[in-house]
Amino acid sequence: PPVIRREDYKPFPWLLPVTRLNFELGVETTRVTSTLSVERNPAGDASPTITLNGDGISALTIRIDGKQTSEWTMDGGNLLLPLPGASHEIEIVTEIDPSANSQLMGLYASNGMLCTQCEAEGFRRITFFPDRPDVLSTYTVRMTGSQDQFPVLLCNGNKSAEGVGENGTHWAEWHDPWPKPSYLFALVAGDLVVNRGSFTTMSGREVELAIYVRDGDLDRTGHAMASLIKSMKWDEETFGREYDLDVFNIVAVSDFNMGAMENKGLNVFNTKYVLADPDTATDGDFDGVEGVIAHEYFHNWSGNRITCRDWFQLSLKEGFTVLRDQLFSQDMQGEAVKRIEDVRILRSVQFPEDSGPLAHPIRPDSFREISNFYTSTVYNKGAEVIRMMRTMCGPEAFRKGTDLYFDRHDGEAATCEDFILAMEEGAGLDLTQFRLWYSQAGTPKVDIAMAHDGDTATLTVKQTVPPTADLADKLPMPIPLKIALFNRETGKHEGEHLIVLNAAEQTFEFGGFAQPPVLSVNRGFSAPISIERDVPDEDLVFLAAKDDDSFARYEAMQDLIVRHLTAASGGALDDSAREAARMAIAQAFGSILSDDALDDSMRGELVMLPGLTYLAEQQLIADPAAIHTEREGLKAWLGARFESELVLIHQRVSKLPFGLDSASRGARKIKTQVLVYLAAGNPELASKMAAAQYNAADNMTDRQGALMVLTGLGTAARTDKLIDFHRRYKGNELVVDKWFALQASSLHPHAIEHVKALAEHPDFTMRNPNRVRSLYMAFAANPQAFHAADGEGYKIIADLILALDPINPQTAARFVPSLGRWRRIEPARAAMMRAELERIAKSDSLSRDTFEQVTRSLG
Ligand code: HT7
Ligand code: ZN
Repeated sequence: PPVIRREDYKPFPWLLPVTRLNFELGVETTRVTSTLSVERNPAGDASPTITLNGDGISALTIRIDGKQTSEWTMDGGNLLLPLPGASHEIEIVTEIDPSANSQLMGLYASNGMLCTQCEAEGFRRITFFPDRPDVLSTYTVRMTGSQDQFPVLLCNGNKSAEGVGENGTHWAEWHDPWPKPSYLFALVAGDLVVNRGSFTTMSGREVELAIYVRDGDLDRTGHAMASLIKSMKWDEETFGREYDLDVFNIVAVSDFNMGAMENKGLNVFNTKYVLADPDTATDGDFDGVEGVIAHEYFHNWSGNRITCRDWFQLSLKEGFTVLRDQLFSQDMQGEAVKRIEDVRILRSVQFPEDSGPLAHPIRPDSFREISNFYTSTVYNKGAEVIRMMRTMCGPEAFRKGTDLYFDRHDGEAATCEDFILAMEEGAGLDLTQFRLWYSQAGTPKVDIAMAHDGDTATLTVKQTVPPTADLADKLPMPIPLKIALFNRETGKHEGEHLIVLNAAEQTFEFGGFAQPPVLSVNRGFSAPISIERDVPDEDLVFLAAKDDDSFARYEAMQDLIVRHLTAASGGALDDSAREAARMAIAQAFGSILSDDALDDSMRGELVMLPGLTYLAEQQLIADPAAIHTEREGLKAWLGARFESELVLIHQRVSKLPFGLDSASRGARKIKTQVLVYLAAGNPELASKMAAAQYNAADNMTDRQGALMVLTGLGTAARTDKLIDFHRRYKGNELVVDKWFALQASSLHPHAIEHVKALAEHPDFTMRNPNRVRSLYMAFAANPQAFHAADGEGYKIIADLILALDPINPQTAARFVPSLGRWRRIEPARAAMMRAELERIAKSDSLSRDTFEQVTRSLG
């Protein structure tokens, strides 16, 4: 497959002001007639042909200006038509089989309904079209189909007409007044029920809201509807963005490659991000629904009204929209915990990506398959980069910058550079050097040393941006660091400072400190970097107990533990050094458990151990087994040492009745954290308490938490409760996904055998991405099972990739990165991981998606 490069961008030589589509719908055969009005683009070259993208389709008939023609050729899947004049009308008829579409791109069938997924390049699987984001067109779509099979017919925009046809058919016509690229096209036809709501916009327009789901799911749509209304209000208040159609429709689909899709006026969602009630969804699931509903809704402006010129600009819409959804969720749920959760995702997914063979800048320079670039780097690091702009200029100036961006580029296909320019002008920032964040991959490392002399504290700060496969030598980047200097006697500081690093090495002086202060740095995680600092454990214990910045407090606790586990798993500690380090951690841990001023949600975050991927990331070459053993050892030691305190907390919070308020949610979070520690320290006691928590549970958070702990233990209650859980939720796909995931991610020593058996379970299917992910993503993220010393875990994932690739290449390719980290793993395991990648590479029928990821991982 060819490499596509950002620098090769050329405007499309034709404009398509109007597109008409006619769908004669059937699950096995759908006939599509497209009528395209085309005009020469003055900004494009004067090519005598038009190239229309196609993928796996063929034209039944083609007419130009009403006359049937056979003067066309194919170039791979693309259709080349000679067009002599300045404007023409092209009519093309194609036929497709949605039931055979297992890739879930284009038009496909899911449980008898028809739906589409067009981003990034799915529209070309429906009809021939310039399937690129910079070709905007106004769509009018007519759908005809069986009234019984497809009572609901939905498309983008507003419904303009409908009627009844012959032989039990009916039809509907939809018109979307907003010009859009083909990736935002959507169509849904099926037998669905609906939850209706409404919203009055800031200028007083009534918008009809509707969430369509399968019969039986309606009573789990209330949270999604409430989240949508909150998102619409918040975007008006925070970014001045008003909705622009008379209807906003959401459809939930159980077969979906990603989380959701922001098609204009017709968002299509994975059921996982729509359906929630306390009996079947955890607090985390509720937050996921709220966040994804907001994300897709916010795309209406950051993505739809202003779209991307080409796919290299993906972060323009995704990074910005992730930041917008993060700020929204911070406002809904509280800033402190949300920030910690977002940073945890960044560090466990994006940091490893940035230091591995698949590292790429947030604005990549080349790709073979764009689906492989819907990455944590483009999304999450992209959001962090824009967040840094906001930190440097402040929220008011940031709003001026975004206002200018929205005003200036409304209706356009824009670039990241357009966004940067609007920020410079609107927010008053000089982003000359900052642009490097868009072109340099790799997580910057910042080294901080503090010296104290007289009454002055001097910080010496050095930064390096590590080499990545695409670029060896990097330039220093602007790094905004929020810091505070604590007086160790009073436990207070005199205010926060924002320093912006912009050179490889700099010093900063702060006066007025008779004693060396305690440094709190990267407060609020003001920059997506990793920090090395040589501070004594006692300073970290101090900050873990006293820092008034919640993130920095969490970070001090994490640092304390990371430092210890990194040293211990690297074999650097004898017994007495291990004991000393554990005692420092215990001091901080104890102060967190007993701090009455802390809410339980924050307490739950502060006591959470860093994950294995993040720990492995701290070492050049990691031994997953050694890290796992040390991590479990520390957990058991803390669990045993604090057993009585933990039991008391569990008893206290168990008295709180169920609610969706933050105290009640915090109670549930700490409750399961307590069980996690006790399971390591006193498994029998934990098993009893977890079984009791499971039995008493009146909500999924408590029930799943208890079952998670039991699944890792070898007690009788494990089997008992797993059987009960499956029986209780039989037929509920999303909860059965949890049942698979819990077993695949469990600490149980026989997790590998369990996964093999689950792959044969009648509920398992390779055709449903949620089910595949629930078994195999959970397994690939289970350090001890995936990294089993005999390489069996690697073989399972390689076998999966080979089996899934012909069915659903996009989902298959997403498993490659787990094997791709071989260079950072100890030699014996690294050789086995590499061998599995080579085995995959030998297949001569790999998809473009998997081929690209495997070759980059081996390269
Ligand atoms: N913009 C959406 C991306 C997406 C997608 C991409 C490739 C293949 C399938 C897909 N489904 C959705 C999701 C979003 O970021 O909002
Ligand atoms: Zn998005």
